[in-house]
Amino acid sequence: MDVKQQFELAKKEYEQWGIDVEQRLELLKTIPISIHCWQGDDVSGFEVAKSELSGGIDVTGNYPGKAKTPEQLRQDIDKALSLIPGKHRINLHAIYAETDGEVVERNQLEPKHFQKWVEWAKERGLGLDFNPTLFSHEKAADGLTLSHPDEEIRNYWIEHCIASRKIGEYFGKELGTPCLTNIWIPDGYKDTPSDRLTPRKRLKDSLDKIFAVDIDEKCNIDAVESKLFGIGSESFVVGSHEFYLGYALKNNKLCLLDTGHYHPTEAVSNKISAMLLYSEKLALHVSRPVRWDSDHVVTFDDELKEIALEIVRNDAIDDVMIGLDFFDASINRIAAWTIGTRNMIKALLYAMLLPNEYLKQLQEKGDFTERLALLEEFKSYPFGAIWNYYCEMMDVPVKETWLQDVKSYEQEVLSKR
Ligand code: RNT
Ligand code: ZN
Repeated sequence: MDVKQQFELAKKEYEQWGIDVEQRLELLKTIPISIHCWQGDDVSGFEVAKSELSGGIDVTGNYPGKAKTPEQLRQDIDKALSLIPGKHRINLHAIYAETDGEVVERNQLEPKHFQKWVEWAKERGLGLDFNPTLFSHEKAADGLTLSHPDEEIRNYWIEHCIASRKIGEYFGKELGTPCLTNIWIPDGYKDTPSDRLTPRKRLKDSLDKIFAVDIDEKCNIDAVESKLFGIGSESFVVGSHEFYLGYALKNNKLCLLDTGHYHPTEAVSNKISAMLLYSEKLALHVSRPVRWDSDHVVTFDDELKEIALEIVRNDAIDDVMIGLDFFDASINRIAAWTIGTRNMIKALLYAMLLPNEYLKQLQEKGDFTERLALLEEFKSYPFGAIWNYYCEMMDVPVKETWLQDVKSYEQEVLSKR
């Protein structure tokens, strides 16, 4: 039986539950995933005066073939995109600027330093998202940036964030789709602080200054990303969840929830419905924390499905901006992108193929037996046949055949770097 025939059979099973499979596939096509460029080069970037990765995040592994130039990185992203169904977005960091060999301070970055990325995105009909880079820099060496006690250092980073918002605005204007510009800072302390309030007051003040600059909201959307701890900020992080939740609600900014930035038993899936009652939109960095915020490649696990379910069954597809954030240098980096992104899309499809309205009614009626029974039985419904058909229909490799493409690319391109 070919992919189409298997699909037809599977479709019938879902149709018995009133699930319009074709319509769900059409909907799936419209959901963009913001794919992070930094999986391709281990968060190195292309600055002329390059600094070691810092900020309490770490990439482990030394798999050969990492992208060393913007051209190589774009070529690798193109390869990954050819294996991922749908139209997506690419998420850049300020360290991916192209400055023609000239040292440009981060607070001096301009839209022109991203022109090549914009041209590339335009040709492919991709949206771009952006992040100021407040790590891997001598002015972030002591682990403090926007909350730094030294005003000069704070100002440098404030200027960098303003410059970044302008770059985001440029992306949005050029590409006709708003850019999400997300601020994440590493600020915190290794050991128990004697004052939590003063650094937080300074961060609040810095953010106020950054957002005081008028930027066209149709082109750029601001987000802030919280964190629980990092390497070197184990005891205290200035920009905690409550800090940014309060800031975002009060100042009409988006909260960005990274799935690795909470306590191990705390789930982002559980936060979505709560936050969307008070905020029109929110953003995600879908990652996989293995024991800590390790940024492993996203797998098709229970929490990923639960996140997708919360987005789909609450009609929040337009309100949750889905981005990815993982970096694994121990495996082929294009495979990492492909696996993680395909899984995110797969999870959305999985969520769309559940009788969500009926399951809600069961809960309202208090029929928890049928609720559990159905949620479990649907796990072995012929979901794979629908997914395979979606890949075929979107003209990307079906099942594991994409791996062959990655292997040839590794031989022909990556191994020669
Ligand atoms: C760090 C944050 C942040 C970074 C990227 C590179 O813990 O998750 O989003 O991973 O900006
Ligand atoms: Zn993140």
